Amino acid sequence: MERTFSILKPDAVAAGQAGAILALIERAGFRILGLRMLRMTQAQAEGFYAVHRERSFYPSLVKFMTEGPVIVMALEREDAVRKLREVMGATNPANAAEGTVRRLYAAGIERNCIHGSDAPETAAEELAFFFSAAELL
Ligand code: FUP
Repeated sequence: MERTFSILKPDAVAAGQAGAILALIERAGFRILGLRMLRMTQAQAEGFYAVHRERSFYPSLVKFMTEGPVIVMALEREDAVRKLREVMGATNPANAAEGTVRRLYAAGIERNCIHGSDAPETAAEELAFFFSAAELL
């Protein structure tokens, strides 16, 4: 079993797509270990996306991620990191495969509905950013 971290972003939550996206995730065999709705602070969004801080899209991305509530999730399944990224689809919905979350629901490369960790090591860091170990037992 492997764990991964996911965020249903402000666009998806505001559009009332959270339930439909969660259904896709559960149908793909994930177990929800933890789930919480929160509004990211400026500092949280800047810290979470610190790896992108030199990129031109960073200020806009931070603004988007703080514009409304998000749902953070801890998910478990075999090969969870890779499998969730399959369910999400490509970063740019124009390149996302049929039936993926981003192809079905995302408006563009920034407002792309969902985050998923890109590697098991990143997943561990991102899970710890939002969940205590005790919450995920
Ligand atoms: P992903 O892992 O698919 O979420 O994509 P990245 O880690 O490459 O990018 C993280 C987030 O930055 C994306 F979800 C959206 C945003 N982004 C942009 O807004 N513009 C870009 O050109 C690339 C990424």
